[in-house]
Amino acid sequence: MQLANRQQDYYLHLGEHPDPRRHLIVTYKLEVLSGWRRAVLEVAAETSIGTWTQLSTLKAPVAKKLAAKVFELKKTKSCRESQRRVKIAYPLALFEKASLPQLLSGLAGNVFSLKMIRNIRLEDIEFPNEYIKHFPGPRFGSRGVWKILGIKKRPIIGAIMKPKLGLSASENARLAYQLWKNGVDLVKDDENLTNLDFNQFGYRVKQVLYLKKKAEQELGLGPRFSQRSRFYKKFLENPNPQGELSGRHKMYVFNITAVPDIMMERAKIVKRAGGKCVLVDIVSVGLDNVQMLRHANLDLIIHGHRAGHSAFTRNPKHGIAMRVIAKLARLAGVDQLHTGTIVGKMAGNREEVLEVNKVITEKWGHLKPVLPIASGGLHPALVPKLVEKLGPDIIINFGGGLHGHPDGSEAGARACFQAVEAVMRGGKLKKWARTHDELWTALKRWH
Ligand code: CAP
Ligand code: MG
Repeated sequence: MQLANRQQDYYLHLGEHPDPRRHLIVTYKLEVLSGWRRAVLEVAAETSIGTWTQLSTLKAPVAKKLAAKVFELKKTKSCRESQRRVKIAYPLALFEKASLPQLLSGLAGNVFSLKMIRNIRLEDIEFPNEYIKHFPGPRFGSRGVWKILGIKKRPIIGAIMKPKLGLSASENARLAYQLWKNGVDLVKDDENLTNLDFNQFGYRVKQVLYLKKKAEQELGLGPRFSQRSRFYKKFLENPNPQGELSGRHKMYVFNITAVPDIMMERAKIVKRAGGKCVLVDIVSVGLDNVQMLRHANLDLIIHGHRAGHSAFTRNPKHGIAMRVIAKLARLAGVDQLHTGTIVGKMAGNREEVLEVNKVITEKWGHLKPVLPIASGGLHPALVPKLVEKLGPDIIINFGGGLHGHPDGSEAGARACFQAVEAVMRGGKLKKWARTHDELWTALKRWH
């Protein structure tokens, strides 16, 4: 079961410098059961044009043009004892334009099953402009989202519906209304809240958007309302408690995760009802369906939830790095993406989270930057550390750390707002809490 010598010539190019404008440069980390040379040849063959043996159907000119080229095989600082880093250049011609499924079938396909490889991790893909130019990327990107919400110079305060499942559509809408009124900018469905008997999608959309408008009007936000409006008097009696830190709009993120035709139908329901943002579980629905949603040009912000990503990303020796998933999500067109917190309940170390935030926000051809979402086990006491580590240009999502407030969700929302306010005004949380009761209680509960 060996590739013949002649075929090795196609794949092995150690020490060469392939042109990054004409190739995708892929980094894998490998652990093998026997010989490195054979293993990297198998990887290059299996991920590009070949298989385990010499082929009479593979003609030399084609092989020379299309074979993946292994140009580096090294033990680097980041490698464990038994690991090597391999870099392989893939000619552009191997890839269909704007097809993430085809890309994954090649670079993250059979190679994970090869017996001779103990572990293999797809660490990175560097794409030439020639490849990325076929993807529209995010419709709004981070700047678009900030602009729509009208928030300046502070993190966006997000709240997740909790319990994940169990609220009816009208309970859900009422809770969202209370959260908006108490400082939350963006309220979102949880990853498994879709269309359920006790909380039906269409009904939820209607109820939520009705109460969103009401909350905005009562807070004096959104389109200007007439002084004769029944909200005006209420507004004068009780001006927006979020003061100058208030955004201009509130947002609800509807989870449209479903089989593709139903997912698209739900996106259109949101659009027709005047919603602005939809959530998709990008791992569950697949990046191809994110692409489909983006191509439909519905003018909706796409919120990428990554539930399930750890099945690929968590084992540092095997699978696919989150950095790669994040790049692909940006190509597919998400506007905002869950990327980790460092300080919260989910796995993900500092280096990894910062790296992922970098790849989604840095300049990358024509693709707009994606807004990072920090989520998972967050509560007011963690806000200073979180902002120190990730910076203020993020969405901070609070779930349990808001609804678990001893005085309920409204108080929880105020505590989250107060924590962000304290950090943005450069104050110490504990000092701020002396004059902000909800924050005080939250800090007593979680520290
Ligand atoms: C957080 C959350 C989010 C995760 C996603 C949850 O709730 O709603 O889905 O944070 O993780 O269901 O766990 P809590 P990530 O705030 O109550 O923890 O952003 O790492 O993909
Ligand atoms: Mg969740």
